[in-house]
Amino acid sequence: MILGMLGVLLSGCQPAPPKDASGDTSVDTGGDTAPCADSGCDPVADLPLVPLPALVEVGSGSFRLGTDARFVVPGDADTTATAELLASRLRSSTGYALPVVTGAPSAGDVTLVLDTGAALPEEGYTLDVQSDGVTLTASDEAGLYYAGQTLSQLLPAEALAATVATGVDWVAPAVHIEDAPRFAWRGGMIDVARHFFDVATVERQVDLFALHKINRLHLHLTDDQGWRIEIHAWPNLTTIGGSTEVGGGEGGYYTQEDYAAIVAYAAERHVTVVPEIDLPGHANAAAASYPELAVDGVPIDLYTGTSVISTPIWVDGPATAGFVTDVWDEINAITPGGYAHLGGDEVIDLSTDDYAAFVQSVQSTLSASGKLTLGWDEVAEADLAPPFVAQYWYDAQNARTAITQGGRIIASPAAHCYFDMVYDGDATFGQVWAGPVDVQAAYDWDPVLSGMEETDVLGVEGALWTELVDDEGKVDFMLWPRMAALAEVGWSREDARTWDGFRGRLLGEGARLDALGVGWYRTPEIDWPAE
Ligand code: TNX
Repeated sequence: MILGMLGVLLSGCQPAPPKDASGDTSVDTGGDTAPCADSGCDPVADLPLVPLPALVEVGSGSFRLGTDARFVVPGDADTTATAELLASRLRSSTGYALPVVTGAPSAGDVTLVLDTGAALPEEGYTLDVQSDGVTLTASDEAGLYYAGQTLSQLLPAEALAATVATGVDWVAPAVHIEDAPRFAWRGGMIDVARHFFDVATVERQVDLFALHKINRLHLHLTDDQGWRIEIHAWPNLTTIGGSTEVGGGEGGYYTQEDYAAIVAYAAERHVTVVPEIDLPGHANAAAASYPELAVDGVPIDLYTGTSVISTPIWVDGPATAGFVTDVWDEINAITPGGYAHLGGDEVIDLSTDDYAAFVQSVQSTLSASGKLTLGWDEVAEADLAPPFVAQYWYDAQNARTAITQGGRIIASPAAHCYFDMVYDGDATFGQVWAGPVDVQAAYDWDPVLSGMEETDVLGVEGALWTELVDDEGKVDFMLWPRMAALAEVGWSREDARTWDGFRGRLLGEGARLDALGVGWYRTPEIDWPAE
């Protein structure tokens, strides 16, 4: 039923309902709402939802979260953990008790219905906000969780604050929402190799990802300037390779327990961690840790510069195959998600044949471990066995070749998705080679390139490379609000979203980011209210 309704287009612009209007105002967001965007006549545009849901019907009246509201989990489905996560955030901001209970709901409650028989798409949900209560319905836990994220965006922005906000009327407008993602893969990559970021910093971004229905955290764990994941069989990787970073700082690494903690934290929030071990290039830290991994066994030094040097590993050295197997065996053992990213980008000083042979051999190791292999778009130069995924960042021809080979792509074109690039306007911090990438550039593009089918594209991913990004404040600044734009590209229907509509909703997004304490960039592309 949900998707059936998606086909209904609004024929024209509906007037905004007066505050006490009776009767529903229904907007399938697939309609062209642009004429309303600046005139205040589009009721959906007034809802600060990011990403934009597939269908929104604005009802009459509103729901007020009261001091005695409860989060109710009826029946035998155990959605208590999801209810607890959603309730606990609102406890912090409202100061209300908001207990999670089983049984029948009463007026004023928030009810979570997990209906595995419901004909709802994966991660999809319906959300009904009425004056006498709120009902979230989904056929999987992720959908319920996302319904909760949408609910939190309908409440005042202060609902996301970590401490009690006083004097706030906790009201959400009455709506009926039916929603499901466009793409299965909505990712964010953080390069923890050029500069190391600790567990808490990464988990804080996971919370922000989840709020925007981003469901993959790609960790770029190794590069020339650092190796950041403990491998018991090869301890020098972290004691030597993890001992520094760009600029010569102290670097750092995740113990396997640290990594497992990130994986578990992310999984609770329906974010799957995707580990990347970047080989055969970008391997200076590994080669500096073990001379037997350096080309011809000749020892090399650690590297702490900003430029991409992409030192290759000794692809046919006697220790290398065992090294690759050990590394992935240990990582796979602590990675419940079904993905492994082998890197494969920017390889220099290696013949095409040697490159292809190496990538093919790593892929077959990973496939044998039951993992779906990902690689940067250059992997299309090798002869890979489907299924595999090429991450398109640079060369669209590589992306097309990957599809011809039976693979799929994740779209991360640098001109739209590289959030290490400078924004524009008065922001001068960042890389420039593919930029500037302002918020409109992050928003205004379609991941399905000409000649591709929708099904060729698994999804989208924003990438934060960190040669220049050396603290959490810069992580916030570079990711937000560009990551919110990317989230909508990945989740919302292409025919539904418009830059003008998004610009309007970004006002609410900015208020939320403030409430969350995020040091985001107030891009001049939006007329923000005075601070
Ligand atoms: C290209 S994208 C790289 C990274 C750099 C980035 C800087 C890719 C697969 N390789 O090694 O950090 O540019 O913008």
